[in-house]
Amino acid sequence: MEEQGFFYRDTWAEIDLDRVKANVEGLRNHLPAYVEIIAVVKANAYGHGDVQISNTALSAGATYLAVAFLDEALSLRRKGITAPILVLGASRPQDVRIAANHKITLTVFQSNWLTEAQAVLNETDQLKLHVKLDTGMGRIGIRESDDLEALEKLILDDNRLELEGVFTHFSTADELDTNYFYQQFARFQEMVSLLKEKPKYIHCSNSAASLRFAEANFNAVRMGISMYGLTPSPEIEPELPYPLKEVFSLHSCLIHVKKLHKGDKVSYGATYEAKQDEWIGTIPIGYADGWIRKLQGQEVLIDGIRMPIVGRICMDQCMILLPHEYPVGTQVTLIGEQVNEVISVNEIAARAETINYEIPCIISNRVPRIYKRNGKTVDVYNAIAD
Ligand code: PMH
Repeated sequence: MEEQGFFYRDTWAEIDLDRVKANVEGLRNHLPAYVEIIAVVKANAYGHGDVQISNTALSAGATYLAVAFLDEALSLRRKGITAPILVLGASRPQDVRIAANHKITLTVFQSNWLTEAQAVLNETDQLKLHVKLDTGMGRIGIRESDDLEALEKLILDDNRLELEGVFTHFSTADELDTNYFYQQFARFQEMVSLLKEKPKYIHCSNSAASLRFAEANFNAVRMGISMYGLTPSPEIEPELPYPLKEVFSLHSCLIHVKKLHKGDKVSYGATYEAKQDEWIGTIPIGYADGWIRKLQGQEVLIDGIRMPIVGRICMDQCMILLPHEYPVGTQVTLIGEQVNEVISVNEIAARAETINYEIPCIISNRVPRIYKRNGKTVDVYNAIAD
């Protein structure tokens, strides 16, 4: 019989909820009490699992959640999350009733969007809005003072709408050169000062800004990457005011172990050739799991010992060079700690020539997530069994 919440392949990601809690509490203690924490749980909580991360963040002191799209907010509501949720990205004006009915806060940055939305809303609908200002990110947001004044008037004149927040997003808060950051910050202050009524929430800081620039706290910050225990950029690692604890780890098991002789080949293209008698182990994880081909040559851990991936990474499997024979079933750690050795998300990001944000996001939902608290499994999520 198949069991729900179970999986039948020896590859999984572990999500340490105690570390999420510690990271949120770390920021909570770092900030003045009046500054609220908006936990950014878009993209399935950066690949960690939206509902588990949301619940943990809320119990550790976050008061608001943020996602990129309305669908993500609805998914959280379906899973029983009742906390306020802000959709940071654009929603379609024809969908505003769905947001209103589920008490989901939307982002607005165009007057004509709002006019279309007003035509869709019923008389009794109530919709909370945060106005997005583009102070230099060049993505979405109001850039001109006149447009802001017109938009504010439209909102204030409609009693179905509540202007609950105003925000912007920094493009360089994680860089050592703070010039552009301060330009954006000044523009934000200038635009906010034009508002006739100050909304309840004024927020602009992402993780990097919340860790580095107290003056940009206003009364809420949006915590993403640091909640997952990852530093926003390697440059600011030395500036961290408290240690971050990495939440995500990735594991597999040897499914086949064999001895190759000098000249024997491994994987597609037959590009790897044994130089002598060698032990090669196969693990059931590949590029369809987000363990991309660029990670060829990356090391993994067995018993705290590093050993390299050899030959090309396949869709569902890859091979590692073992120092000696190991039994089938031996655990292999691709990201995380084993004995006294660590393979960090940053190490994988560097090898893949990308940023740490991207790594847990691209570990696909074919990889089950196991949730741990106090070292014990408290939940398992296997998306492909749904
Ligand atoms: N607010 C907005 C509007 C964002 O887009 C993000 C992250 C955050 C807050 C959280 O930032 P942090 O994870 O650095 O704390 N957005 C993205 C993005 O669009 N690409 O990478 C990160």
